[in-house]
Amino acid sequence: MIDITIGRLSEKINAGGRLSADELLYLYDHGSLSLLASLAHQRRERLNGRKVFFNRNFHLEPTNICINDCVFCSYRRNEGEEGSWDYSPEELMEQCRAYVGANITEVHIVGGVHPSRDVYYYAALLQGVKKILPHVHIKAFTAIELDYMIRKAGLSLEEGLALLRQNGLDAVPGGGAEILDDDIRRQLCPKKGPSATWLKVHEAAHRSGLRTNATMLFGHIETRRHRIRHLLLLRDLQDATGGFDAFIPLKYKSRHNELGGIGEVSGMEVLRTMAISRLALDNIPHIKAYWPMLGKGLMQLSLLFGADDIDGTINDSTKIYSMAGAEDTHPVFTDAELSRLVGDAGFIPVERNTFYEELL
Ligand code: V47
Repeated sequence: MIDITIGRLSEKINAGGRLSADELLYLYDHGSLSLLASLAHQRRERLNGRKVFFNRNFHLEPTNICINDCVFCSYRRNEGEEGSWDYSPEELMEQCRAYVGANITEVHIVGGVHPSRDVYYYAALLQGVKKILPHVHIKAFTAIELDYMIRKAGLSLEEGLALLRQNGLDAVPGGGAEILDDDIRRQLCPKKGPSATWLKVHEAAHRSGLRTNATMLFGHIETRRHRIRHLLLLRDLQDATGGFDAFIPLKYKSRHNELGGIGEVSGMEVLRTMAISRLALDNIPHIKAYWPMLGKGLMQLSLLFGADDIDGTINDSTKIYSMAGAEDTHPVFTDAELSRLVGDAGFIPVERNTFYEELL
């Protein structure tokens, strides 16, 4: 029998206390939306004031050919299948050249796990990107891509990460985490490997000096308890290494994928999850409301539920969410729109670089 009340939890949070799994679940299930907003907002104000961080970025998605076969994915294709793409290094360099002089500070590179590409191939790609855009930070490759490309070359994780760093890798994005529970992973993404693989890659990245992000794909077959366990695994790793900059809760989008029949969770569940994430992850500085997935309206509301980062200007360069049914089929943020949406929600937009250094 656990002795938890909303009043006691609120006091604990106000005093800066850390919540247990049972306390977080109780708040998730029984806290009103307005209480969650208020508690998460207090935490975010303590950490980030009224700032909302964004960056000027674009995505490079080399291929959607992927050895994994995740039931939630609308993006992956087999080699030669209709709708597949596989850009040559020269085509990717051409895409980078379009951003020379465009004031971009970050390129986010992710794609499918291509069966025949190893870490040497991607190291050469990073080198090419840095030659064209020397001042741009490269945030690249999910833990799942890294694990495969490094093993394919017969290197240890440490050797592979060091090679990528030497060739221009600056940070690692948070994708591929899905839900860190092996039973759920077996049903959702059976070929992606256990939770331990994702955690091991991020731990090695942190120990090698790379900053990383973490995601959680929620709103499919998992329960709220699974989400809490996922958050606490991240909190534990962050206690050990301090290497995570941001956490990104990704709402499952149901169009054009095998899992689609189950539909999607409501905007209210997204906001509740945003707030619980802010409260659970007391040691991760930023919670990102990723607008290409949420849509701009729900992104704005998320700012009232603990989120302090909205990712970037994107410039219509990512397809993962539009292929899964996101409302912005050509995601772009102009300066004026960004300032208006953040300002209307009562916050101050602050341009940052990949490492959350503020740019004037
Ligand atoms: O790992 C795939 C998710 C992730 C669907 O680190 C889906 O700054 C919802 O990780 N519905 C890749 N989600 C994207 C990602 C990311 C995005 C933005 C910023 C950062 C960062 C990282 O997208 C995958 C998977 O969890 N995803 N399909 C879908 N149908």
